[in-house]
Amino acid sequence: MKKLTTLTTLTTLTTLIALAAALSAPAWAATKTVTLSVPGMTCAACPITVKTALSKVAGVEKAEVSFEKREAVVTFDEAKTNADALTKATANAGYPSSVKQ
Ligand SMILES: [Cu+2]
Repeated sequence: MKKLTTLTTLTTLTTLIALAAALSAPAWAATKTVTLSVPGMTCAACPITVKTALSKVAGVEKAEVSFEKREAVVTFDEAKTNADALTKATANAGYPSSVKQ
């Protein structure tokens, strides 16, 4: 029974550490997620171009582009970039976009 208790304690501890890490994350990295409407995508290859353009913007952590929805969901560091820079980046790549409200 002692072994089981130790295991449970360890699991609880791991959960607590993970929780603490998750809670403290926004303090040093103010990440924001925006959805961009990219109506100019006409084929399945377009999202690759858009994703590449967005990923090149300094501060962008994640860019998921959906051809079906004609939109891009971008997660970025607010201290390094902003939504305006993102729409400019897609426009420069040939795909004007706008922030979805
Ligand atoms: Cu295309």
